[in-house]
This record gives sequence, structure tokens and C-alpha cells, in this order.
Amino acid sequence: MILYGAPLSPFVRKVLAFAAEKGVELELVPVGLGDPNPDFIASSPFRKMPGFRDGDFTISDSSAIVTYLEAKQPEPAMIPADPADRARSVWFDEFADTIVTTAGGKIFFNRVVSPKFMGKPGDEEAAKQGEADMVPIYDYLEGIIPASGYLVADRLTLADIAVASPFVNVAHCGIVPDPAAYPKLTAYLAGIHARPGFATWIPRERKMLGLG
Ligand SMILES: N[C@@H](CCC(=O)N[C@@H](CS)C(=O)NCC(=O)O)C(=O)O
Repeated sequence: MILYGAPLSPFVRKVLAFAAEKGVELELVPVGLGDPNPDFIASSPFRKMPGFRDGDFTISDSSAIVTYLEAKQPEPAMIPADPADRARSVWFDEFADTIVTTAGGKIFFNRVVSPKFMGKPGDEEAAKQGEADMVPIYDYLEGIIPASGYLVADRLTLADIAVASPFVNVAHCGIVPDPAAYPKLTAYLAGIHARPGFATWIPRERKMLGLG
């Protein structure tokens, strides 16, 4: 199975971490933003990463890809069968892909992508707005993280992988929730980011960004 993308993308990282938890091996074919690679475009017609291929089957969108992986290899189950737990997993996936990624993206795009990869200074006002937009997200998560340390069903699910992924981008910019104000969120993120699917990639990403 081939995944087209760059691990610095929160959507690509989500799929890589999800596949690692399931023990599914993915070949990562590196592509950049808007990449002209015809194999990538065949898998993702609007050139958004990640794209995915398994034999003749191609699909794009991280949520579609993890849905495919879950159906192909049901164990360990990462998308719960129970109706309420499944719906909550989908909610957290959507929350991560829209609300968290939009806020975090304002920071990451303007402080990393634009200056480092596009040779253009970022919009610092937009980055600051992203930092402000993260605060209600921190508040929400601090209020709902269960004692088990997992968002849904008291075990690791897609919800945790999806929510933790965009926080890596924000952390690459040196921004983390204040541990004194957000102790549960701080411990939660540390736990999920320590899982092999994230821990394998985070140091490589830091190296790519010259963060040591
Ligand atoms: N909903 C999509 C979002 C994918 C996406 O927006 N990826 C970004 C990179 S983080 C991208 O490829 N952007 C290029 C573009 O918008 O042209 C998913 O979950 O995979």
C-alpha cells in the first residue's frame, strides 16, 4: 500500500500513526504541496495530501483512507462498532481535521511553511490569531479528557490519533498548552505522542525543520 504525502502534514501523519497502530505497512512516497507527480494526482485529483493506492484502488482524504485500512484489517479495532462510540470517534476526527487543524494551521503555515518552504514571510497577525483560536480548543479538551487517557471507549481509537496529530504541528512552532493550566491535556498529548506511530516521525520531522 502506498501513501503519497509528507509527514509534516497533520493529515498524512494521522494516516501514518493509524496504520502503525494497526500494524499495516505503508510505503510513503514523498510529495510536496500541489505536486505534479502523476501517480499522486491519480490518487488525489485535487492534489491534496495524502493520496493512497492499494493495487488498482486509489483514494484521497485521510478519513477515507483510515476507513479503508480499518475495513481491510479490522484488528486491532480503531473505529469502534458501538453506535455512540463510533459517532464520537467520527466527531473527534472531524473536530481535529477542521477546528484544530484550521487553528493550528494558521500558526504552522505562517511560522514554518511560508518562510521555510515558500520563501515568503508569514503573516504574524494570522499566526497570533491561530494561537488565540487554540485556547477554546485547549479548554474543551481539558474539560472532557477521561481518566483513562483516551477520548472514546477508554482505549486508543481513531479519535486520539486524529486529535493528537495537528498538535504536533503546533508544537513544532514551540507552542504547547500551559501544563499548569492544562494538566490533563498536557499528559494526554504526551501519552499519545509517545506511541510508536508518532514517536517514529516526530524526531524526523524536527530534523527536517532544523529543530535538532
Ligand atoms: N480533508 C483532507 C485534507 C487534506 C489537505 O488539505 N492537505 C493539505 C496539506 S496539510 C494539502 O494537500 N493542501 C494542498 C492544497 O490545498 O492545495 C484530508 O483529511 O486528507
